[in-house]
Amino acid sequence: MKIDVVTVFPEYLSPLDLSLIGRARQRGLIDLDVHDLRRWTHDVHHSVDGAPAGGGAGMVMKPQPWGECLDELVPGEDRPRLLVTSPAGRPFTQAMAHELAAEPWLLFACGRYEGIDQRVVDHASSRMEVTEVSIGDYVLFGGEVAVLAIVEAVARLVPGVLGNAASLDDESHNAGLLEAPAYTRPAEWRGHEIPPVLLSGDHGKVDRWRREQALLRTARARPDLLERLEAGSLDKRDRLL
Ligand code: 6GU
Repeated sequence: MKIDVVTVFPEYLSPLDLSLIGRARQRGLIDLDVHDLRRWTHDVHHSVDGAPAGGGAGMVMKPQPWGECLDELVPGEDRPRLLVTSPAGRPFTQAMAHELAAEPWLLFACGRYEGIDQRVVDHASSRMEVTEVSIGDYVLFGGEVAVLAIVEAVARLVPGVLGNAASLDDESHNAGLLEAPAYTRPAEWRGHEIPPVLLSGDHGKVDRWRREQALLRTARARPDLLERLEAGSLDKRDRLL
């Protein structure tokens, strides 16, 4: 998978050199390039922003550097999926992570200030699939941290990136429920015990317990997820709750 990230703060993306993402890049599974938007400015101050049309606070990113950047990074027939970060975007979810993991090429445009001139998105939409994306209902200074989160969520779904593909199976959000709590030895620590069922060796009982814990946790922390579960995904023993 090819990933390009365009930002005015390339150093902000340096964590992508580390850990599992860094290893996936070294192994050639992910070909990631970070570009400085200021490369496509022509004035001495390398300015990328201007006052908002219509007035108001903050600054808006100018269309010109973005336009020339996209022209240069997308010169031919091959088109990336363009992801424009914005608190006004579509909410990023595990389902979208799966969708993006199936794309051959992702291009992230990091919005800063009060966002990017909307004509950049409107123009790019005639040449490629564009998605404005948000990572949650709060406001960040810019999209760089959002891109770190999205790239990490997507990269671990790319075949070969994760050592143990089984851990992708029953993790949080896959079945629409949060994961059950996890424990490791010692069996007792500071007066707290590992729930005995987990040490019983009875895999049926362990699965049942995990299912109940997942339902309880979801009911407490994310009741909105329980409401969205399809009727068929609760079995009759789940009604105990
Ligand atoms: Cl993608 N960008 C900004 N600036 N703030 C956000 C966000 C993105 N997602 C949540 N808050």
